[in-house]
Amino acid sequence: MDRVLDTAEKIRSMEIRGAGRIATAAAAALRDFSRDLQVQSLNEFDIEMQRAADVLLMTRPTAVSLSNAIRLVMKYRVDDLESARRAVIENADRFIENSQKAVEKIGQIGSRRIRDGDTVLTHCNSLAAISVISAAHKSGKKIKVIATESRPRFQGITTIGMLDKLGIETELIVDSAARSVMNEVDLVVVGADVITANGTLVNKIGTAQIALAAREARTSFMVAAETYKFSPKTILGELVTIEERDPQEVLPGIAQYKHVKVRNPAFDVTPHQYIDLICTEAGAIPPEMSYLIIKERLGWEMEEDG
Ligand code: RI2
Repeated sequence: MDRVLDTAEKIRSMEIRGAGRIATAAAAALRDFSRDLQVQSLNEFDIEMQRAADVLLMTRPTAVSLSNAIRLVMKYRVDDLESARRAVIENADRFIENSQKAVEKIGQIGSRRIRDGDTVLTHCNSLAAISVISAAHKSGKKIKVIATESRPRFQGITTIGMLDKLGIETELIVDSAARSVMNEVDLVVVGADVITANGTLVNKIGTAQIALAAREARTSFMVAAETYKFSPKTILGELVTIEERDPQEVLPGIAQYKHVKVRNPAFDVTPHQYIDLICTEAGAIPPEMSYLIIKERLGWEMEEDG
């Protein structure tokens, strides 16, 4: 269990972060846990695996990639212990491999929307969004990126580091400068933590303001998201929980103010009307088609509710 607890702590503290990365880290932790699990019966295996899955599930409440990954890894319907172990290992390896392929494919598809000479704005640090930008750059298009800082955790600094390594011309702005630069931007590309059945996007705090600014400036707004970022339970009307993190992340000295409370929601909600396109490994779709992704790609059945 140590490895599972260690991964869970790294996800909680955001040492491992990004919706895709936490999903693959959880899959790998379950795989390794199942491999080393010393039990005598399938029943004991089921109980221990579920315990580990629950520990991982509780780490970050918003990103549906985590629960989708865990659900896929835990899908083993077999009659004996060793087959169960094998199935978990295969499921996890398949999920991790598919996740990497999906990010690449999203890059190929999404980069077609970027033209030579375009300026692209991105927010936070999304591997899927960076895959789109990097594929456009690698195909020879001359592009410029504007990256937001993404307070309070400054994931934008990770983004500019990655873009710099790729040799892409990049400008860093404070989050509140998004509207000021929007008239220079041809396309906004962001990642996703959750996409609901009606195409609503839940992503890093600040995304909704950027989408609003993009709409007002008539700038295209694209979401880059693997299909496991879509939330099956939203078909049943379930609302997405928005994670509120420690106020210390925003203002370490908050304790000195007696009447002030710092709010630190990690994500916000962008309505589907503000989104031009969601680029997935299954193709670039309008947000209104999200329901079909859930039904056809995630293979999620109503009876799995619970
Ligand atoms: P990829 C991140 O969440 C950001 O909100 C980002 O847009 C999203 O995950 C998707 O990232 P956080 O973990 O999966 O920084 O595309 O809170 O890498």
